Amino acid sequence: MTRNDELFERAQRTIPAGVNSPVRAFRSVGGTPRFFTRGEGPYAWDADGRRLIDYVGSWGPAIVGHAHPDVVRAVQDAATRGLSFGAPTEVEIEMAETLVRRLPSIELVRLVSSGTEATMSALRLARGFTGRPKIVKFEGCYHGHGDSLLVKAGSGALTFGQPSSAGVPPEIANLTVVLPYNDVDALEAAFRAEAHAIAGIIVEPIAGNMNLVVPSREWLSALRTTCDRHGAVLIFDEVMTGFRVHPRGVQGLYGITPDLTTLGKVIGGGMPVGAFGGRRDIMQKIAPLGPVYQAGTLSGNPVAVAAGLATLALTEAPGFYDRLAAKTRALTDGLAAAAKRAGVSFCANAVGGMFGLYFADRVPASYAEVMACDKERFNRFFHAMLDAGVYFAPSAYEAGFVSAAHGDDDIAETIRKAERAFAGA
Ligand code: KE4
Repeated sequence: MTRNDELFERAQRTIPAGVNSPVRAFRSVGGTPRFFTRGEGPYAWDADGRRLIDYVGSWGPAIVGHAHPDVVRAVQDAATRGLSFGAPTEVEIEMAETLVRRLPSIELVRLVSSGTEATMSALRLARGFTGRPKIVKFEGCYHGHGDSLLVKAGSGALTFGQPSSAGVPPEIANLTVVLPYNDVDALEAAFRAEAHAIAGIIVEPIAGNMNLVVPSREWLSALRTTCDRHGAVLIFDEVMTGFRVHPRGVQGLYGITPDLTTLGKVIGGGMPVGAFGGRRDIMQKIAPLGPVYQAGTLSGNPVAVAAGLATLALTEAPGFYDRLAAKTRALTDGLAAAAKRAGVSFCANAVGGMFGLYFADRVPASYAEVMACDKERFNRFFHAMLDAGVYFAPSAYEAGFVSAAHGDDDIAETIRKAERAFAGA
């Protein structure tokens, strides 16, 4: 039994399935999850000392690579002045000003400690602002584990075939209208039926929790015009895509302005930071300005915010996103070419620093098309690559992430190893 095996066995005695978040448990791909001991740049080392090229990067936050010296120094400096006060600090203003500057749709923003808190708060705010009870979400999208959102959700819920969680009372689930992604007719039919009851739409404007699925411009625009027509709130959940696919997120990439945006991951740089913000008239409904309550002991935590600010500063380097997108595209093009040489039905897609791998003949544009991909071949490929020292997301229903620290040699090594893995897939 290796040390990694021992840790997994020990962890299961006191932690459900040995993990603090389900997707880490390898239940979908099988085998034993790797316990990481340290990360540096594009690499992570497991408990058996094996170096892995890491394309999960903590599910998006590690956009500048693990343990970047600027980020570590910012955390160390902040920590020496105390970890948390439960009182406002200047660094929170700096974060809010940065988010407002980089995402023009945000006029007021509140910091929280996770993406789930951000989306839960945004939903409550949409309902409080409109006085309406229902929310529209899309099949395969994951917005954290808030009750209203665990209805036909993606990510770990989809991975384990439980897109709608136990423990969510029907009275709550019935207030969530679930529609197919990228389907304008279904959207228009839903609003024809009950626009008067719909507080808002929450959407992953580029989906990353049913693997990577890119919206049609027509459909994303229809979300905006439909909300305008019916006075519903349009929430872009950019927890994953914010500062990942473009300097100004999907809203910058497509030029479509949401009423509210939720953020997480990159804005914490690996530390617990989330945020929700947007139109001033909506955000002014949040306590203590307005009647919609929302709070958090560690919201805006100065040490976590310091990590996020240092990370965001690094993403403002000239050409940062062009280089990141080029590297990511080189990876996906290289993998697709290797699969073609091996005669394997495989394709890949990339947007900015985010990518999707699909064992299918064409890139999926909907939840149904993702579900038709060959999951078993993905699982075999996943393990062949893991054994070769390359760590992709342990699920066929997750997107992957490249960091600024991944070098051309890391991409080339990954493609070389994939050539062999495809041969055996
Ligand atoms: P957290 O509460 O996990 O910080 O954020 C929830 C969330 C909200 N919105 C989007 C678009 C998200 O992708 C997420 C979290 N993403 C998953 C990865 N697919 C987190 C990984 C996990 O659950 O362990």
